[in-house]
Amino acid sequence: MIDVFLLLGSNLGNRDLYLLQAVKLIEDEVAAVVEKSPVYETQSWGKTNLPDYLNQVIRLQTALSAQKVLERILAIEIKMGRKREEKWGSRIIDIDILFYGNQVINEPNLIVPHPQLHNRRFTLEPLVVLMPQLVHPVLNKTILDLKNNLNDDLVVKRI
Ligand code: PH2
Ligand code: MG
Ligand code: MG
Repeated sequence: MIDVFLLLGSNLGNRDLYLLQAVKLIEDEVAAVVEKSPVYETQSWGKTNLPDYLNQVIRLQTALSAQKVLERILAIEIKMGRKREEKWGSRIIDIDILFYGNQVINEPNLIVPHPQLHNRRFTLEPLVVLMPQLVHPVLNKTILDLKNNLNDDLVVKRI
């Protein structure tokens, strides 16, 4: 079984409900959710004038390939009603693969570890609660080190 970390995000509508629905659908259609971080309210990164997000990191254990996990989480986004829109635009739900075990994946439709995770407080704060000593297999630094060296001053608060 492989440990997979997913980031959930929502900044439109009933954000809490969308996170709960996403976790439920992931349980039903992807794999057992073995751990969940607290939920954080976070300022929008990239396009800073958009509404605040709720973000959460979850850990799954699965025998599915990374491509299968991706296929299923994209299907869940669509099932929940997400419309494909502009880069970094608002969305009711976003589900991203952060880590797939310690594997490094560079495929046209999938890059793992997530290429921006080390630059984003909204990702590292929930992740550090679950796995401070996890080593990023490309940067060779722990999540705790990455968090302590962040250059991201956007507000991230546990709710
Ligand atoms: N996702 C993005 C862009 N910006 N900002 C926050 N706070 N949380 C997100 O999940 C997020 C973002 C692209 O997916
Ligand atoms: Mg994303
Ligand atoms: Mg995404």
